Amino acid sequence: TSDGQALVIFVLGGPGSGKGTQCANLVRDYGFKHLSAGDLLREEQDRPGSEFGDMIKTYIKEGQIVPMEVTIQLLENAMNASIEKTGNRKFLIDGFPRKMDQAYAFEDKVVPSKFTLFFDCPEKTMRERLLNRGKTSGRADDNEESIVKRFKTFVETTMPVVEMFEKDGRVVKVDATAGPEEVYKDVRKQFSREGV
Ligand code: UP5
Ligand code: MG
Repeated sequence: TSDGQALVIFVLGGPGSGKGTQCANLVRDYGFKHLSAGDLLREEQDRPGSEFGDMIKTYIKEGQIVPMEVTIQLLENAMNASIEKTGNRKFLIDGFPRKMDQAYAFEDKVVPSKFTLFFDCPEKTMRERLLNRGKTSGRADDNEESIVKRFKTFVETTMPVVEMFEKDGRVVKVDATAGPEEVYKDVRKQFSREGV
């Protein structure tokens, strides 16, 4: 595929750890194209005529991981569109891979990641942020019931992916407990250490 020479950085962390917030900073300062797997799934869910709409809706509300074929296809389409339109091949892939099979399939069939930026944050902090955002976000999963399910999936299904990448020394960990500016300072420091 045309995305063979792309630079990909995965961005992982629990629900509400600040992935989207920090990606916006990195887009501004480093010229990355930001692709949030969750945003792409929500767009696909709302696309008239999508055959996956109802399925995606159920998975997101239940905090479950949508079958990887759907998500990987959406990501590949978005990567190719970006490359064709702007020539930009630097990608932050946010909220993905969150299951082992996705990690293997993407790195095998699309492109291996340079590293994973991992936001480490206590559940209590993430819960407060999500409930607060839920007052205005309109997101179907920003409620107590869905949040509990999202945390469970994160611990059981996504942390093993982070641990696997950690074993081959490809995780850059940032403490995401402090305010957004302080977290971003640490992100910048780590990026320069990685030579990005
Ligand atoms: N905020 C951010 N940083 C802050 C800070 N440092 N201090 C104080 N407040 C901070 O931030 C969340 C909220 O916290 C915001 O109000 C922000 O202002 C504030 P945000 O940057 O949005 O955090 P983020 O980590 O992006 O949280 P998000 O809710 O997007 O994380 P999720 O991982 O839960 O959501 P995502 O969209 O990635 O996935 C949703 C669902 O899609 C999944 O549960 C799953 O069902 C499905 N999905 C798949 O099936 N497959 C995939 O590959 C990906 C997703
Ligand atoms: Mg997000």
